[in-house]
Amino acid sequence: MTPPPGTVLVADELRGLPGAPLACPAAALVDGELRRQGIPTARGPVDVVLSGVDTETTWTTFGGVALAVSVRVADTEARLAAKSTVGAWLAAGGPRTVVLAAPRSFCAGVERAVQVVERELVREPRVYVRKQIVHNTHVVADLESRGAVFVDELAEVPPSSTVVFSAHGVSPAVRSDADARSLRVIDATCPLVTKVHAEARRFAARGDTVILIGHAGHEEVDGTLGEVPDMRLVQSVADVSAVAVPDPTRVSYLTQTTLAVDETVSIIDALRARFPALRGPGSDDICYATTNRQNALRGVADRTELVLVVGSSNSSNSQRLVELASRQGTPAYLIEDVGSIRPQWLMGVRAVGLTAGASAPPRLVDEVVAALGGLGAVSVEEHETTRETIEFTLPSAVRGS
Ligand code: 0CN
Ligand code: SF4
Repeated sequence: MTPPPGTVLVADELRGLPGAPLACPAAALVDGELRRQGIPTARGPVDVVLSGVDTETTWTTFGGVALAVSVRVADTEARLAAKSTVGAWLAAGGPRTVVLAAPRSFCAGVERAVQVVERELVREPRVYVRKQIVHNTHVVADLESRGAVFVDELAEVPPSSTVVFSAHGVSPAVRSDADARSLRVIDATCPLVTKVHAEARRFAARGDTVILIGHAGHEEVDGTLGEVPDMRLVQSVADVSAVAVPDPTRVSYLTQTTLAVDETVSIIDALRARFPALRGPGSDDICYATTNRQNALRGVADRTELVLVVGSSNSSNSQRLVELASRQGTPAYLIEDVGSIRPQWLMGVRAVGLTAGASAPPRLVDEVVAALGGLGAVSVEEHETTRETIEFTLPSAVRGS
């Protein structure tokens, strides 16, 4: 394939050498780095034989794989970027170990929410979803390509249509609004979020002031806050001293499901120090999936020099994983996908920890492992702290389909 003008052709296969064509597993890494520099890229086979006066091909092979780019000689900017990018990835090359945290990636609540939309798409060509079904751009883009329409407000949903509520839950006001608009609702709220809403109502009904530990502006927090008038929000230990309650002997707390376990313990301790009669939901409301992913990553961060967390930037549980590894002293980055990885992160790094937030599809993790294998031999190990078997039943509206 000839590189299109002004574009770097990133090889996904290198041809023209003796023997069979060589795969280029690191193509996504090279592609991502070039795009970040604003250089247009195309992907396709590169043939070293075609390299000539018009076209410059930079390629290298190691361990049965290759790294190659091709660019028109006249395209000076693209040529320079191509050369420096290939150089940067070569410098980051070498054999390494990838330690996978287990559990990682999709949880039962995300599986269920995604299935709700998928099943409804079998019945209807267009399915409205209020907010992102889960906080992952790949999940959202995939469902969008199959007919899902994501809206921020119910006002954007045509009257009498069906709307799916996201895994993060909604406040009672949103439910009333849907009723007022005669919308058919399919509720994909995770049952573990629904449980927190029920606790909020129960704690308020016994006359307690309810304190929610969580992050302001997060959709789950907005939904839970809407259950009880005057629920207080506490985001940190520092917030605790400022909480005003009418009766310090009647205080209950709840938590967002996707918080950092250790930070939350500190906040609950601070609340209990201020309100000794504090009551709560047992230990906290942090869900099993959030807890398990954090526990698994703790051991991975201990034995690796770099941690990559696959997840989107608005995903609370994914962000908490990055913070956990960083707090343990291991440099950690949140990556949307393989294309987000930077060569300088990997320079001299022989042990990489890899995990994914509860909303990140498992295939994105596989793609990272495959791409790292394009930079040198990779041995993959798994650090498993528990095995998840939990499944949630689907809402009755989609169960039969
Ligand atoms: O990333 P998510 O969609 O949500 P947060 O971590 O931002 O809460 O993961 C699924 C969790 C839920 C509810
Ligand atoms: Fe449910 Fe936890 Fe998954 Fe959120 S992260 S959807 S609360 S299981």
